[in-house]
Amino acid sequence: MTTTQDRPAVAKEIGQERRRKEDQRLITGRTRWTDNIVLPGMLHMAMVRSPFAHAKITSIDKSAAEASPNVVSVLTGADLGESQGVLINAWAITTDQVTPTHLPCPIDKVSFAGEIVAVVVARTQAEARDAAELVDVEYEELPAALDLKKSANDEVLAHPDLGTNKSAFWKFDSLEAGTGSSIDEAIEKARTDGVVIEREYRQQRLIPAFMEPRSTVVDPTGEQITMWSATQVPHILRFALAATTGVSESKIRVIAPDVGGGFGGKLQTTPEEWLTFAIANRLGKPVKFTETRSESLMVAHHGRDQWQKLTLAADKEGNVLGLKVDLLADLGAYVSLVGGGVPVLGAFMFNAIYKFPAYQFNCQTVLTNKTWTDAYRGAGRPEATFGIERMMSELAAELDMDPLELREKNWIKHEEFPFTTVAGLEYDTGNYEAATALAREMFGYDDLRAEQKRRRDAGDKVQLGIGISTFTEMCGLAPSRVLGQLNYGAGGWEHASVRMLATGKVEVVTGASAHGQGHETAFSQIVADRLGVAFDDVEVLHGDTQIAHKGLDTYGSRSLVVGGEALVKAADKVVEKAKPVAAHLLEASVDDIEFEGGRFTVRGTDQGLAIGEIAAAMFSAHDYPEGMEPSLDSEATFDPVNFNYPHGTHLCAMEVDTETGAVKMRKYVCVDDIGTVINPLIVSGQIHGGLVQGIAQALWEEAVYDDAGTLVSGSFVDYLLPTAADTMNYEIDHTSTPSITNTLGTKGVGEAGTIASTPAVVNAVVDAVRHLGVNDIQMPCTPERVWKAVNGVGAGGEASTEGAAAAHFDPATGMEGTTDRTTGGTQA
Ligand code: MCN
Repeated sequence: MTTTQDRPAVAKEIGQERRRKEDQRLITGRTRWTDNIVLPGMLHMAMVRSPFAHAKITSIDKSAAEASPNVVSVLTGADLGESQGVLINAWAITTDQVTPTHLPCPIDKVSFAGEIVAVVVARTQAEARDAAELVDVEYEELPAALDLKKSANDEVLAHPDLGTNKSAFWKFDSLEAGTGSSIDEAIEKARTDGVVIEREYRQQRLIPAFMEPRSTVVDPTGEQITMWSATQVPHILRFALAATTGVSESKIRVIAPDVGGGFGGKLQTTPEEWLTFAIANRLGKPVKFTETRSESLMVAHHGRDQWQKLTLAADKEGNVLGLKVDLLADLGAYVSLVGGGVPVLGAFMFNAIYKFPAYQFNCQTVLTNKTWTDAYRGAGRPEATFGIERMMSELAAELDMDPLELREKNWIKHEEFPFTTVAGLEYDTGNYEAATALAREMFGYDDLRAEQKRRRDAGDKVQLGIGISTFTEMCGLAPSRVLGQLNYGAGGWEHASVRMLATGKVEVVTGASAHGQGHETAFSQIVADRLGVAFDDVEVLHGDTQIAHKGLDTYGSRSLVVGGEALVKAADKVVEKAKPVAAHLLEASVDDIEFEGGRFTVRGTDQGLAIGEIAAAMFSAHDYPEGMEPSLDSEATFDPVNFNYPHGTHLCAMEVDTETGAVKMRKYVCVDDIGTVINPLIVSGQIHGGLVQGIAQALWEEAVYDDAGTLVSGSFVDYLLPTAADTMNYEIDHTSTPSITNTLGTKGVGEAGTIASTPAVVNAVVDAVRHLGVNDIQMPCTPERVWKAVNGVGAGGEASTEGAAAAHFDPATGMEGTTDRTTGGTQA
């Protein structure tokens, strides 16, 4: 794997399989998680939560709880009043978005099961939790909006005062945007002389299920108010606290200590954080809140939860003419921090790696009486990738073409980059041919197809299916200018500083906030190469707004491509500052100074000084060029000009028992192109972890509510998070077309595995039983659903019970209608 990007002449660290610096302390427990923090006089909070999805609070009797041992205070929404602040939505996707007011602790009405109705503060956590049981709340139950399609239809209102559940309608049309032609004409043309495939897919609700439950400590006793929180976004959290409580940002310090995973689930500003902040300030004492695992599953935001109606038009040769996407997205009870924007991120990805001419995306976001939804690994892009990759396989089946060949016919060829897509993005680099060729070879594609045929011909009980996903994604979540055009509330830049210490060691500060991604290691490798210092001499600091003053945190696979590049720029400034000092000390002209491998030398001589020696000289400041300040320290803020576009080819072989519906993964191969790889070990970990999460959506995980709006998959007994025993050794490799949006040539990897794998697995399961008349199985593909599909009971999911996916919706009106199936497409 080679790259052609601007790299330091001696790249010793980039590309090395360095073990992660942070692992020793993480895996031995010698670290500080938020819940380990103990402060003198600290009090503990427990939440009283609504058992009802939608109800009026008619009375709250706090007396028994207040009389309970060591209880300091019991507070309701009415007691807290305005002091509790309000939670913000940072991404109103339309100017007329309907956004319910979100109080951390509502006063007279609850809008989802698990919503906080009172807070108990006691001297210990156990006493707070015991007393919370004694708070007597009377409710008057209201009808709850639970079903997404019915809620889109306003059958039951989640917030009756708003008069509608429809939050925002967001549309993209290639004809109107000037990026392509008319979707209606494309569909019309295909109806008369081609094929039109129509499908409805359910993106089930998922729970991020990070390892460390959320926890917050607030200490209001110092000069500043300090909040420790298990969050992905300390900077955004500080800004939102300041903006909604009126306390100046400079008076608030937010620290994200080591954080045990987030997967998007900690990209949130939460009622629990707001209440800890308000109550600590009210009582003038440090206060801690740590959620239980059950609370975490029930109320930490959920992900996905969409209905997709897709219409794909193609000619008879398999050239795709256009795609129409009608989407309903369940927001839950409130519009969360960026939840409304999650489906909008998908809007740019439904066209994936293909170059069809017409595209339309219609999305209705809908309020319901369920836990709010927001980013979950991939956020909008897995949903889109699932939709298009399932449709491409359906089209191949309809035309009796090999699904890889069909994809190749439609994808952007490597010589066509940079390529402006029908969704208006400019893909900078990529080579789908190379990734696919390698994956195909590693997978043994032809042999597995031959085996599949043998099994089909023999009518084997266990059939073999091959699933494909040739995905791309936009990651980095910048440029700021584009985010502004999408009405996103913040920018997308990242900040870094590089400080040369007097001893020659290097202190690096990044605005990214790792919570499992290994930034301390990878960023040390980048800086070590850039400055020519030892890997162990670089220390990376992050996750504390007092240390990293500026930053936009970690999500959207942005930390390396945006934050890493900010580091490169700051490190390069250090070198530029050190050059005249070296010239001065070596009594040479600046023009004659060369820098390589950490040494400044006078061209053509062996005279030189190490960068550490120059740092020491600048620390003593006895002798340095006139007019300069005695410091090499530098900082940089980087705002890229484009997103970056990792891609890959994922191939999956699944065995399906046609008698029991049981599925078993036989082989999984993926070849990802993420440009320059900084640390292959970290990247493997990211891809393996990402794959498991995507495969889990395909096969196991689903947040299920009962008819009353209670989460019934509220523990790991019911929410089937895979364990190591459920996984296998995925075979991974890389090709590399370096990105040209950053000097290192990197593309993000944190979400790639999750985005790519779900459709690869479902395509494989469907492919195994397609000859039995199956063209869809709703996720997760449980044995029951597979069995039902094989036995002709539809897709085995919700749609089938409503009439084999025939009922559909029009996001523009939220009305259900009847699918026009007068096309060449296969029937559900
Ligand atoms: N990397 C690399 N070479 C590349 C790309 C990345 O060496 N070409 C390294 C990076 O230096 C970094 C890691 O891989 O150490 C991930 O980088 P990146 O793709 O920039 O993603 P972020 O660091 O921004 O992390 C966010 C991403 C997201 S959006 C989710 S969700 C997710 C994920 O990372 N959540 C995670 N990975 C996770 N991993 C863990 N352990 N826990 C989570 O909660």
